[in-house]
Amino acid sequence: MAYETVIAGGRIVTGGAVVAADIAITGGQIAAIGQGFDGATRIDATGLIVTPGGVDPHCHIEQMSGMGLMNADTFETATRSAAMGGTTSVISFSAQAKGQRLCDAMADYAARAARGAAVDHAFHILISDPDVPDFEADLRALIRAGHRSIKLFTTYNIGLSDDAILRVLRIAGDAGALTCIHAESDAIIADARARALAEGRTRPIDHAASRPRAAEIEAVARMCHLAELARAPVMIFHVSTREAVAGIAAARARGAPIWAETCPHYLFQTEDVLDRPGREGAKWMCSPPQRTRADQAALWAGIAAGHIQVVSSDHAPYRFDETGKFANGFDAPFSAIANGMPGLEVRQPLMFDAMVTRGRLGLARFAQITAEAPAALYGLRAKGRIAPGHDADLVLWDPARHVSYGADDLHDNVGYNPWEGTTLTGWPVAVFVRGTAVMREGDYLGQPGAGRWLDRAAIGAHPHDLTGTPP
Ligand code: DUC
Ligand code: ZN
Ligand code: ZN
Repeated sequence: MAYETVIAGGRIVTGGAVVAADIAITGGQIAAIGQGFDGATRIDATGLIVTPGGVDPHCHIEQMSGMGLMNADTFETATRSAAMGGTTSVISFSAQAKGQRLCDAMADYAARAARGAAVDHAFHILISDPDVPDFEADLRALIRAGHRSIKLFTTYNIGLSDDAILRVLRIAGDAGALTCIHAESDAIIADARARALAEGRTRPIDHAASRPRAAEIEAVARMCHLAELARAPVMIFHVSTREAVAGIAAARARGAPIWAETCPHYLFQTEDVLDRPGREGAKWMCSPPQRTRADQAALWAGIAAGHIQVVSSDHAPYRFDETGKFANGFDAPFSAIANGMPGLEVRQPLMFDAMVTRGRLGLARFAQITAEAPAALYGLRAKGRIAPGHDADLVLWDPARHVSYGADDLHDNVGYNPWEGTTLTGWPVAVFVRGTAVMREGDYLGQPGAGRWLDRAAIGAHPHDLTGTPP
């Protein structure tokens, strides 16, 4: 029997193991894994490593920020950037404006993504206003329609009160959705920010002191208790501190339905990136801020132990000019500078270099935390694994290639690379979405609109329904 495509001769990650095997593809799906297949197209992967396409479950695309600022990336530019870095599925946000019905927000985001996205995609239902008419009916209808995750904040001008969070958790748990939470205490941040500004500490580095680690530690613990009370699964977004990892581990040990992610900027950067001369530090401003080397060690230990299951990008693109970071003026205080940095394209190469090339936890765990676990946790049934019946979303890596990031070499619309000067070993040389090449040897081959919306499976409320561990 001849398959449409055979990727032959590579070392592949499958079933939690690394094996030498060929991959046969037909109809955009993996048909078989083994040896001796015939294919109409044969791709030689000798000397290469083949991993599942990256699943990035936390990226802000064509979205209005809490400050009322539009992201620099459209679905077209963000998914181009994702594909170039080996990410083949993204989950971004359907962001409800205050007063807007959830279903209207979703219709708007879905239409824009359908036109622009070159990789497969889904949305978190971002709730900023739970008091709109028909809120509960709309939320349940969206979840039933396959939008199986929700995003809430405990801070920013769209933060919800604890009683509103509890109300949403009860609906989500009952309806089969995972609730993702940006957990930082609004009160602690407001106090620290006011002190910094009153003392004239307004530079990007002062952003760090304005988001004390206590803000995360307190809110993460509180959200763990609410999840436990509601018996509703919760994903704690972008964990940055040692104490929050410990809080999550303790909650999981109690049986609380808690999962957690961190991001490359917390694993590889420390607070000092914010202290560059002039306003330069604004490039790295994000919330929570980068922390310390001790926190990095705790995050890695948390990943190793399974307390943190996912590494996402938190791609939040703003240009380093008056359309983005400096929309409120070049001399604006840190509190008026947009938070976030581009990450969609760099997440996979940074993690490959750390985990595979440098050997931190190894290739199988790399595939697990960047693809398999996010696919499993977010209900992306056909994604995240190299296995028959799964979509042929694949990345071919040259493990020996060295690349140094330049000042503006990403394929998003941001105009700077926060990883400029970082040298990596191991590089994606070909990327496939459902069997179709979207990148080869640095050439982008994707098509706006070719990405599909992903209908997702119900998310169970019991921890064992969401393993996030290898089979
Ligand atoms: N923090 C967020 O919470 N969202 C987007 C970017 C950021 O830094
Ligand atoms: Zn956040
Ligand atoms: Zn975010």
